[in-house]
Amino acid sequence: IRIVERLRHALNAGELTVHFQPIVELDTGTTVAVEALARWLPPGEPPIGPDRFIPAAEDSGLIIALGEWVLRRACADAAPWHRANGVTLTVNVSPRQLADDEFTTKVRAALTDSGLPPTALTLEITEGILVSAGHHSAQALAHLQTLRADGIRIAVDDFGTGYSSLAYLRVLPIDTLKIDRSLMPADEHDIRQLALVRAVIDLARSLDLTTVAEGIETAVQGELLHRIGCDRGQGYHYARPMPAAELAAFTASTV
Ligand code: G
Ligand code: G
Ligand code: MN
Ligand code: NA
Repeated sequence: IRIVERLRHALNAGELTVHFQPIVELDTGTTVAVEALARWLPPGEPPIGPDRFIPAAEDSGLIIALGEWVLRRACADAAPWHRANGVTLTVNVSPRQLADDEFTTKVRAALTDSGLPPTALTLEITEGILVSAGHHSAQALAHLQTLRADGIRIAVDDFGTGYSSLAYLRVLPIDTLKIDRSLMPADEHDIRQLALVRAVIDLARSLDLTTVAEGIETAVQGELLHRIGCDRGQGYHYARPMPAAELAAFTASTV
């Protein structure tokens, strides 16, 4: 049967879960935020990756229900971590969700029901949001502006992979740039790539945006990014995405 039908069933059957990947402050190594990442664990089968089921969910519109479920689950998990040590939560949002009239209402309900304050939530959007939302792009922008007025933060995910990136920086109400891992220099000899990330970081700083480097896999990469002024890092060098129960122990050990 089609993956979408299986996914719809999986969502109702409780086969989906949310894992969390730490985001560390490069100055201190402290975990300051966690990114929620959807996982599908069909019983008795290998996990199905989000790179397979998220596109299917987007095409079918199921992403609206799935995204709401992830948001509610992640807020509920993160609320006690936030109370314990100030860790904030970041959640991926797809263009289809932002074209939904009820998006602002759903986000507010997830916060109220979990007790997570709006300032502890970041929504990760991709640069293409205004294009992909098509004739709903005014609606998408309105949701983002309303939620930001509530205190919610907005991050641009995968920065550096899209097109017209600079135009989006002008239009979108954003707080954070997440630099795509394809821009990560291999090491200190990777001069061109290093120049490129440095330019992105300088740009972000001049716009008062927080920078997060994605895909840090080695200590050398973490040090390089820190040296060129990047605020935060995320990647296998620090931690892989992990279940909620492990994350609680991880943050307790690194704060
Ligand atoms: O977790 P992993 O690196 O395998 O994720 C692969 C892709 O799936 C990433 O681009 C990530 O942003 C996306 N993804 C993971 N969870 C969610 C989710 O809950 N909602 C949306 N829209 N995308 C997600
Ligand atoms: O598109 P987005 O940035 O949301 O995707 C996050 C994805 O990146 C997750 O699926 C996560 O598993 C993956 N990821 C996180 N850290 C690393 C890393 O250090 N290296 C690689 N190759 N992938 C990573
Ligand atoms: Mn992301
Ligand atoms: Na990314």
